[in-house]
Parts: sequence; C-alpha cells; structure tokens
Amino acid sequence: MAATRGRVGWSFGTGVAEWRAGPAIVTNTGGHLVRVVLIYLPHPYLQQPDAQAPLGLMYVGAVLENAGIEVLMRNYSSLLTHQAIDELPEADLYGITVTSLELPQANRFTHLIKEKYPQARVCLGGPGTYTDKYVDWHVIDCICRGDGELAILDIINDLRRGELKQLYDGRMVQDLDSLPLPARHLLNGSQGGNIFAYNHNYKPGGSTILSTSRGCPFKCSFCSAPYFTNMSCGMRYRSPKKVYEEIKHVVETYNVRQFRISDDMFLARRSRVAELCELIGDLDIVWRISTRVKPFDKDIADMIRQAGCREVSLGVESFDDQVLKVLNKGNTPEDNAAALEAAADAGLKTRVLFMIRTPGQTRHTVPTNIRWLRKVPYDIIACTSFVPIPGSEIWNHPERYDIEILDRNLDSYNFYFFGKNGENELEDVIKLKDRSLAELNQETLDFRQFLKSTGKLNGEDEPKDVIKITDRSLAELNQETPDFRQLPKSTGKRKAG
Ligand code: B12
Ligand code: SF4
Repeated sequence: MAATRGRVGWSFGTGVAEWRAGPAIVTNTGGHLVRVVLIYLPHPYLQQPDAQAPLGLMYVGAVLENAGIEVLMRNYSSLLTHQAIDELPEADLYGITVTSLELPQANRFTHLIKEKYPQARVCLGGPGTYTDKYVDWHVIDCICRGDGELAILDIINDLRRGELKQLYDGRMVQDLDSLPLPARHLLNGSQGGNIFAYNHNYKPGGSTILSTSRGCPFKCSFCSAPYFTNMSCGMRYRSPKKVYEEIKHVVETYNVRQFRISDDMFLARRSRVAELCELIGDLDIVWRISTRVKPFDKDIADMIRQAGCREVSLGVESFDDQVLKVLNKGNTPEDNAAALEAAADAGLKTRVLFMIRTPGQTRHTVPTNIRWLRKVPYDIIACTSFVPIPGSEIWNHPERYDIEILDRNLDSYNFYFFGKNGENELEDVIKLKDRSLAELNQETLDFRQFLKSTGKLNGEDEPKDVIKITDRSLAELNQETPDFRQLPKSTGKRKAG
C-alpha cells in the first residue's frame, strides 16, 4: 500500500463530511482501500449553476456505496475553479461528469487536480465521452462511455490491480429497477433550486431531478442523446411502482416536492405514463417534463396536469417545415402549434425549446418563425444557436446536411444568444452551403431583436432560469483562473500503452 498523507478534514455546503477511516490512501500500487470523489465541475457561465444536481453521479455514487467503497460528492457548480481546487479533498480516484461542451474544461480541471494530487487517477464519464478525440490523455486516466453503474466497479477493480484501461465502454443496465436509488444524500446540502419558468416555486423545500427512463426512440439529426443512452440496448423504462417509491422516499426524507423529470422522452410509452400519473396523484408534488411535440396531445396534457405536472418543455426547434425535415423532427409546424395549444388549454406552462442557425435554414426561416411565434401560445422561450454536438448525425455527416463544419474546437461552441451580461457573441461554427455567413449573421441579429421584443425570453427582465450560458471562450475561463493559460492544451492523442 502506498504512503498515506495528512488527514484532510473539510466542510462543504450545509453538511460536514470526512472520510470515514481517516486520510485518503493512494492505492495505485495495489492497495485495497479505494476512495472516490465524484465531481460536478464549476459552471460559472450558467445562470443558476446549482439549480439541478448531477443525477448521473448520484447513480454512480449509490453503486459505489453499495459495494462498500468510500465515496464523496463535490457539487462545485457554483464555485470558481480555484475555489473548487482549494477545497478538493484527496482521493485515489476522481470521477468527473461531462457533456461534450465541458470536455475542454474537464481537461483543464484535471491538470489542476494532478498538480495538487499527482498520484491520483481521474476518470471522465457522461455524454461528453462519446468521442475521445478531445480528451487530454496526458492527464485523464480513463473514460467511461455509456451507463456508469457497472463500469465504475470494473474501474475500481482494475485500479486495485494497477491495470486501469483507458476506455470503459459502460455495460448498459437493462433492468433499471435493479439499480439502487440515486445517492442524493451525497450532496450534503441543497438537492436543487429553481426548475420552473420564471423561477416560480409551487412548493417550498427546493427541487430535485428524477429519471424514469433512459434513451429515446427518435433520431433527431442534431441530437446525440439516442446514440449514447440507447447504445446497443434500446429504450429502457423504470416501472411506475419504483418511480413512485423513489418520489415518496424523496418527499419523506428531504421534504422536496418539486421534480424535474429528466427523461429525454418521458412520453415514449403512454400506458406507463398513465400508470405513473395514477400512482403519484396523491403525493402532493409538482413536476416538469421535456418532450418531443408528438405524441403530446390534449389527453396527455390533461392527465399529467391532474397528476401534478405544471410545466412542459416542448422540443419545437423551428416553425419552418424544411428545417424540421432536415432536423428529422418527424412533425410539422402545425403539430408544433397544436401541442402548444393543448398544453395551454390544460393549464400547463410551456417552455418552447427553439434553435436557429441550423442546417436547412433559408432566408424564409426567420420571418416564418416570427410569424408563428406571434400567434401560438407559450410562456417562455429558450432559444439556442445550433452547434453540431459530437455524436449527432450532423456532427458525423455534415455533408448530408449541406453544411460545412468550420470549427470543431469545442471551446468555440456556445449555444446561447443571451448571457449573464447581455448578448453573447456567436462564433461561425458552421457554414450553410450556398448561403453567405453575412446573411446568416444578419438573420441571427433580426431574430435576436424579435426575441427581445417578446418579453418571454429565458432570463430576460423577469426572474431567470437555469441554463443560459455566457461566452464559453477560453479567454473567459482564463480570466477566471489565470493559471489555465499556462496549461498544455488537449492533444487529442492517447497516452501510449
Ligand atoms: C438535466 C440535464 C441538464 C441539467 C443538469 C445536468 C446535470 N446536472 O446532470 C442542466 C439544465 C444544468 C443542463 C445543462 C446543459 N446541458 Co443538459 N441535459 C440534461 C438531461 C436532460 C438529463 C441528464 C440526466 O440527468 N441524465 C440521467 C443520468 C442518469 O444519466 P447521465 O448523466 O448520462 O449519467 C450516466 C452516465 O452518463 C454515466 N456517467 C455520468 N457521469 C459519470 C461520471 C463517471 C466518473 C462515470 C464512471 C460515469 C458517469 O453514468 C451515469 C449513470 O449511468 C440530458 C439528457 C440526457 N439524456 O442525459 C441533457 C444533456 C446531458 N445536456 C446536454 C447539453 C448539451 C447541455 C448544455 C451544455 C447545453 C444545453 N442544452 O443547455 C447545458 C450545460 C451543461 C453543463 N453542465 O455545462 C446534452 C449533452 C450532449 C453531449 N453530447 O454532450 C444532453 C445529452 C441533451 C441532449 N439531448 O443533447 N442539462
Ligand atoms: S431531440 Fe429529443 S426527441 Fe429528438 S432524438 Fe434527442 S432526445 Fe429524442
């Protein structure tokens, strides 16, 4: 067993947590004790960074605890990088969850971990691991692709034997009901904050995030979710009874009654939704979902409203028929309008998820969108600027979508029109074939003006919501943590061996 270091006592959030058995022990010489810290990275660019806790890490944490492995969770979302690093306790293994857009940040954060604890190992997991091209193999020891619950135990076993591999293709969990409940207690503090439009709180006590299924049966061309959550195993559902038990547990343990259901396609199986609504109807909870426009209809809207649903995020994306086709949405502008009307009739708040600068955009797209948005009912609009997400069809085959990807450096990728400090600059990430960039940029400005005039913008004068990203440039991160500038950039090359 390797040498032990000084005891690391620390406090975080409202609770105080310490390793149960004293100091962390670095085990890469074959020791048996392994200590793990699961990290949710700082998100200074989000409007309310700590509004939603990292559910994937809570699942991984639960499995580790069940296996008797000491694990701590660090939700650093509201901290700056240097504060997080200062606070970080010593461990044998750090597990970081990443989206693609966070990969460069995870590389930089890991450099700092390794400066502080050179012997520690770092593993990345989450949707950002779809491609390992942007992983800095100088510092990252391994990545887990897909579900983490079985893979993390493989990783721990390999770490104990000193035979850590670089790539763990997460074995997918077929029976989601067999999983332990996510380890919410590892958060040592607030479970979650504002999750509803305009920060509305229906119940006191904060909120939490909940998953009832994994995967999505659809294949929108801009989305990577089906590729990493389905992988080889298709859509997976938890039984309504198990979901009911989890909700009841959360209400009784944490007194939290507001839930964001994080499923990609909560409505994928109507009968299951009906059964769940029946069960949870008496729990005095409120919740929100995200769904594709189809099959959302009046019956579903009434049913979920009655069971406590208060808000629906609808993947509208565009009202331009051609754009909808290119994005492979499988629905028409009329379907979009009908879904919004059904929700409004049922008394549900609606959040329109929208995109511009997409493949398929013509000079008619922005005027068409403005015309429709002036007549359909909705409460809030979250409009992002299209960027090709690694793992999506458009990222993999831009030529099929008549676009050229000008920039694949994820540091340049910024979805958001509006940020904490006003309007964000957008990089020219894609070029539409046969259309000038100047024209596309002018259309962006026109649409931005229109959005401002609606008064329904996510994060405008009204109280704000969670996922507005300001400039994601390296420059900003460097300003936040000057040391970053000194760090080597990702090489995109794997370590030998
Ligand atoms: C809720 C949610 C959010 C929340 C909070 C996310 C959070 N705290 O976890 C908020 C609103 C903050 C958010 C923001 C964004 N999100 Co988001 N979000 C989601 C959503 C809908 C659900 C996430 C979830 O709870 N999944 C359920 C859990 C159980 O799964 P999981 O997190 O993948 O974890 C499992 C495995 O990945 C793995 N794993 C995860 N981490 C780790 C770590 C280790 C060490 C190991 C071993 C394994 C492991 O094990 C877990 C259990 O099996 C997903 C959609 C989706 N299908 O995941 C999008 C999604 C993750 N978001 C996405 C994006 C792009 C974003 C944004 C960048 C932009 C945006 N669209 O607004 C922002 C910024 C995110 C950031 N952190 O910088 C994309 C990511 C795509 C990609 N290829 O990277 C997704 C997939 C949506 C999509 N359809 O494209 N998001
Ligand atoms: S955008 Fe939504 S409906 Fe389309 S593939 Fe992604 S998760 Fe499924």
